[in-house]
Amino acid sequence: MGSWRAASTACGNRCPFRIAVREPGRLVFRGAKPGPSVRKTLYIQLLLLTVVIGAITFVISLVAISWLPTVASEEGKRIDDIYLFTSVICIGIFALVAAVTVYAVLKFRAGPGDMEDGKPIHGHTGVEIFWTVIPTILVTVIGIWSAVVVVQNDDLPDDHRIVNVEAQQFAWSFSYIDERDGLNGMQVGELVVRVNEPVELHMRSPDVIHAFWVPEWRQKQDVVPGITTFYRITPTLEGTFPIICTELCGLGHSVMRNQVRVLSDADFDAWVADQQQAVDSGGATLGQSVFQNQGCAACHTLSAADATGAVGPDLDSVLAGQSAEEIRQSIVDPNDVISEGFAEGVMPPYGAVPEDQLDALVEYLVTEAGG
Ligand code: HEC
Ligand SMILES: [Cu+2]
Repeated sequence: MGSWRAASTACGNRCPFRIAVREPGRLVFRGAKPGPSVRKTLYIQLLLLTVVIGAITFVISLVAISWLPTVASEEGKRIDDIYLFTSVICIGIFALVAAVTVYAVLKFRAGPGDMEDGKPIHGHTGVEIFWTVIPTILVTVIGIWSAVVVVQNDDLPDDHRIVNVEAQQFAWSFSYIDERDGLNGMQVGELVVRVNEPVELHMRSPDVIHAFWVPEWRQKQDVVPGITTFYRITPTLEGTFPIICTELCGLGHSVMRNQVRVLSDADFDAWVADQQQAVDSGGATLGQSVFQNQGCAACHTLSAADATGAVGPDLDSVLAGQSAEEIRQSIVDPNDVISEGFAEGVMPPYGAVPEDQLDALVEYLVTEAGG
């Protein structure tokens, strides 16, 4: 009882902690001495608790565990900076709220058998100004900073590369229209880019909404039927990273994955040379590189291409005796005739593959497995 009187006179009517003060005589104000020192002790204890909780949360969320995949683009770095800033703010607010909660639970616990409600309290102008002004400033800073980063991330130098991306249930394909290296129209089944070279993806979808996401690049963009959307990126790290569709786009959504290979200057040039050579030589070489480029090997077995995929029929055996027209039809419109024992809608249609590449692919399959 004495404790309560002391506490309540110590901070008067504006005591911010009266929220936990109960009826006179019921207050349990353990640990704190009565008198003017109560409030000070309370603040110091709260501060210590905030620091401890904040430090633990900081270590878990930002130091000990790396929650995000390594950042691999310039744009991603800018995004991560905001993310870090926002996380630090969140940790601070969390620590403060958790400290007050823990403190209240420990210090102002109801006595045994006490079923009464706490005393109603009225506002505290100082605290209210504090928790309005500070968040307003923080949110404004985050908002302005984000807007600046969005603008920066959307701004590519003029000499960027362009790759056309087609997203369709349930596959990605990429075609190069860069005149600098003569890759015009070359369609490939995985994205290949040069490290530190800005790229703009022009993305289209013939069916439903998909979304292009490379976790290491951080940026994400919807691919919407009827319009072209743009994705701008400057990869900073060599390596192979996953491409994931993040828009629930149908039954095969979870398998709508691909990869991007970020190559060094020399490796990229070599890759370009390979593609050009395949196009120039035509015939079986082109056919085989189209087979590989389009990702057929992931699902089909074909010994000529060292492919061992098992999602679709074994092309070594099923194509025997099939004509070029039949094989072509199976590739362009796979759901027209479904091979026995296999599901419809698994193999994506390849109608968008440029004609000469499709011809070479069919010719290659006829020679290697059909006829
Ligand atoms: C995501 C897996 C997947 C990919 C990628 C894929 N296919 Fe298929 N393919 C299948 C499945 C499953 C079937 C059987 C169902 C059907 O007929 O649609 C099939 C059927 C076929 C058939 C018909 C086989 C028969 O029984 O006559 C041919 C030919 C074929 N695929 C060629 C290709 C070629 C060429 C590519 C690359 C351009 C390719 N597929 C890419 C899964 C795939
Ligand atoms: Cu999708």
